[in-house]
Order: sequence, then structure tokens, then C-alpha cells
Amino acid sequence: MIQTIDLRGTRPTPAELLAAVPRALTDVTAASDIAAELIDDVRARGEDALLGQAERLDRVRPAHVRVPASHVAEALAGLEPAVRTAIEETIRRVRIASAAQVPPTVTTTIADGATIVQRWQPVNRVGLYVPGGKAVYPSSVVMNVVPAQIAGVSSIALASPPQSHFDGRVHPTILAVAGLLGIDEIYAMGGAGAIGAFAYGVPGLGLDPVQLVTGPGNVYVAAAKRLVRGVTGIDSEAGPTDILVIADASADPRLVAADLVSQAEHDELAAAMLVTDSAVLADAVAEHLVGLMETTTHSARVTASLNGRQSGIVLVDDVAAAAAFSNAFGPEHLEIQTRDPEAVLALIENAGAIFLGPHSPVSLGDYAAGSNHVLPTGGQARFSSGLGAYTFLRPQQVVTYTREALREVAGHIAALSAAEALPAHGDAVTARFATAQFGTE
Ligand code: HSO
Ligand code: ZN
Repeated sequence: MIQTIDLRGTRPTPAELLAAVPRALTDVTAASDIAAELIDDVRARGEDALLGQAERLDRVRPAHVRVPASHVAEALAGLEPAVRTAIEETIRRVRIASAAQVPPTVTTTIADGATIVQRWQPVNRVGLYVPGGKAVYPSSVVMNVVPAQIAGVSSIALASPPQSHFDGRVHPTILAVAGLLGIDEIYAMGGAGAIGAFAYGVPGLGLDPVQLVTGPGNVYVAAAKRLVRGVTGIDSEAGPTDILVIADASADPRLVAADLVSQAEHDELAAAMLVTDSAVLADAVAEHLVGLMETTTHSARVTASLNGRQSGIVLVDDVAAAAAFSNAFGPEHLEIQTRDPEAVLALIENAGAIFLGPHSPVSLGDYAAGSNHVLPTGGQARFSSGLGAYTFLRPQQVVTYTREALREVAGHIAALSAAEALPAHGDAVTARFATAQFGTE
């Protein structure tokens, strides 16, 4: 049975709210030593190391680490038509939403003749990791590749573990989706070793180092991303998924329960939370969950997630208190199913993605809303965002001053350079007004 926590009549601090439903701990630091060994092995022995790691960890030796074009073509030919159509529609929608994430170039005039242009420059080359363990998500290929393409990244490599069920090939649906997106640099490699290969390159494979590694993965992948950060950029570290639903008496308990189960289906450690001011709704949802836990396909996993300490139904005094709880939690996915969802939205600060009203379930966002489903987990929504075109873009400032505009601030630069005992800084400015070349004044 899912736990119920009654916070009505209390005024908990954000820290106390978090302690009430602690997230499942995944110990990235503990995985670090093993991840470091795997990365070092790839740096030292290249392709041989990747093949050895595949044999040991994926229990299959791929015939090729670099996936031949024929494997992609075969996978595309075998893709079920309904899945192909669905993926194509997802791609179309994510492209539209991602295009809106590219900020415009902005020119700011600071003073007469003094301008700063802020432009957004894509990183040159990215490595996208697609897990292949208990979770194989072709939809995540779309969610990683499309924003990178929309941002203008010119070189995109993809890695996914070789599958023992498919003769050491990358999962065919992943290959097919990569094919639909025009990705032709694909590697059958997984785990921490794959992250190391992206960061440092593998000359024997023709794999050049990337500037940014993105994509989810298990705790070893997260540890590897932490280790290579600085050598290459990374997106956020992915942990177990979570959903938090804010609902009042107007919500349909059947739908709330279905949405909680939909994310619990990912992982025993997934967190599923309902925060409500209605004891009647709370009871009804708890009852529906009992039924669903038994009948749902991944019953054992869903039951473990919903009955875990990280999941629960939280009773609060009103929707404002529910919003405060959610802000402290920083959910990856937040659903608002209340009489006036917009009014609750106005109170929300921290969330990876927000789903408003009864017809916007998280699974819509997972597959076909157009929004991105790679979102900050583990409370990272308090300081970071989901994946988007902006993930692959860097703002750059371009400074242009005329001689007259420079003269206006020359005195300030001289004063500050003297104050910092860096007189050559000031001299670089005064030189522009004192030499024969520039005229004397
Ligand atoms: N809900 C997951 C993404 C996903 N769902 C992939 C289905 N497939 C994390 O946002
Ligand atoms: Zn999902």
C-alpha cells in the first residue's frame, strides 16, 4: 500500500518537507572507481577495450563497434509501420518545439558607438548515449538528436550497447530511429566505457572526441559523465524518474492513479507522489492504485516503486501548500489537476516540465507533445532544466567599440587597471590615443 503522509495543520520548512518523502539514493560516488577503470581501459586500449567490456558487461561481442550502414538500413526496413508513423510524428512535433528554443541574436547598444552582440553558437560535435539495459527507449533518440540538429550541431555520434538478443547489434528500433533522423555515426558500445570513448576519442575507430555528451544511463554512466566533465561538457546526470501530481477534489482519481503508475513503470526506484488537499481524493487514488498494482503489466516494478519510501500521498491544507511542497521537491514531471490549474502554475518555481489540466498526462510529454522528455531528476529541477536546443548552444558576446566610444571609458579603464596593479591593461587603451599611427591628443 502506498504511504499517506498527513501534513495538514503543520508548517514544515522545505527541508522538513523533503525529509518527509526522501528520494531514493543512487550512489554515483560509489560507482566512480569502476567507471574510472573502464574509461582508463578505453583510453589505453581503444577498440579492444570496448570489445572486452561488451563481452564482460553486455555478454556479447559485437562484430563491429562502428555500426555499418547496412545494419541501419536493415533495421529501418524492419520497423513496424505504426511505430514508424508515430516516431515521424514525434520528430515533427519535437522539431517545432525545439526551433522555439533557439534564442535570437541580440545587439545591444551600450552607448553611442558601443555595441555588444550576443549570438548563440552550436557546439561542433556531440555524443549521444542511448541506454540499452532494462530500458530501451527509441523515443529518447528523438529527444536527444532533434534539439542537437535544430541547434545546428554539425557532427553527431550515437552510442548504444550491443544487444545479446540481436547478435551483438545495437537494438534495431534505436538503429531505425537513428536512420530516420539521418544519423550515420553509430557505435555499439555501452556504459562508462562509451562515455570515455566519446570524451577522449578512439583513434583506431575513427571516433573523434566530442565537445558534449548527453543522454541518460545507469549509475556507472552517471559516474562516468561526472568524471569526464571538464574534458567535455555533459548534460545533467540522470537518476530515477519521478512524477508529482498536485490535485484537488475536482480531479478524477482514476486518471491520477493511472499517471502515477505510468512513471512507476520505469523503475523500482521511481518516485510517484500525489499532493492534495482532498482526503476523499487521496483515499480514492490509493484504492485505484491497489487495483492497478496487481493488474498492470510490470506489476512487480510498479508495486516496488509505489510502496517504496520515495513515493506517497501527501495531504496538505490547500493547493498553495501543495505548490510549496512541489517547489521543495523539484519534480522532474509535475502535473496540475485542479479546478484552476493556471492559478497553481503561478505558484510553481521548480519543475522539469509541467503538465496542466486533465488532458495533459506525462506520457503525452514522454512521446508526442513536442516537449522534450529528457528532464532533470533527483531534485535537479531546482537549478537546471531539461534538454533542449539551448543545451547545444553557447552564448558568445561580440564587442565592438568605435574610437570615440573607447575614449569615453579610457579613464575608467586606466583607474581600474591601476587599482588592480595591472597597468599594461590601461596602457593597451591609452596606446590607441597616443601613437603616431592613431594621431596624438
Ligand atoms: N518518462 C521518461 C521518458 C520516457 N518515457 C521514455 C517513456 N519512454 C523520463 O522522462
Ligand atoms: Zn516515461
